[in-house]
Amino acid sequence: MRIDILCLFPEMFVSPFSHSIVKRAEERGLVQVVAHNIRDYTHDRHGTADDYPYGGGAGMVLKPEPVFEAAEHIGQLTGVDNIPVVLLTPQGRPFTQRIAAGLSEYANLMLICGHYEGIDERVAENLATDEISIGDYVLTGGELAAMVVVDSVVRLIPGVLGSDESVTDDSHADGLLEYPQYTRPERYRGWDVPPILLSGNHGEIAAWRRRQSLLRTAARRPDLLEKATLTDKERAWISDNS
Ligand code: J9Q
Repeated sequence: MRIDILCLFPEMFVSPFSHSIVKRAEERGLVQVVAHNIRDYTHDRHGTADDYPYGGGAGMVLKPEPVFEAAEHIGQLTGVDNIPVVLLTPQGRPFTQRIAAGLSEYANLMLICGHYEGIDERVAENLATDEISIGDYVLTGGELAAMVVVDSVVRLIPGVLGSDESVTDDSHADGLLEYPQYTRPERYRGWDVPPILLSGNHGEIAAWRRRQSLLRTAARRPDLLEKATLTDKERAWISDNS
């Protein structure tokens, strides 16, 4: 997969992508991530990427021309069209594991990071195929949101994860929160690892973990519980225990 990122601060991607799983995926030839500077596609000598909002108001708006021209230039470089062009914006649909899985199926992906107070709506209307938000909080720009999307998509590409980092056991993979994990020492500052985990009884351990997942999902993320696939018995059990 090739991922092209259009942004105003491409340097922001250097360190994260040279330490994470993305680095390993690139080394294995499974993915190529290229961050482009939208400012390189401006025409005036000051490299003006933003301008005042029509209708007035505070802040600046990212101009459409350099964004369209960057996307078109990169599209020609990669020789592909009909690829997902994702605009990272607080107005987008909430990002989920399902969306990440969908994006991981493509050979190419383009991400557009807005900055300033916003981006000209014609980018959303006529260039982006999708608008995504990573959550309801204010960021300085779309770069951090793009990093989140890249990380979650890249780790779903076949061959990126090692065999002991399987995808299916992760939180959210089955719609429930993960059960609590422990490692050595068995007792730390008087706090003991749940004895069941030391019992060697794999059936009991699996059942305990399942119950823990159900209980903490009910307590912390009841919204997830509604969509998760549970047996009638499990739903009744949760009602009895919370
Ligand atoms: C571009 N806050 O926030 C949440 N997901 C994306 C964003 C975002 C932001 C500012 C600029 C994206």
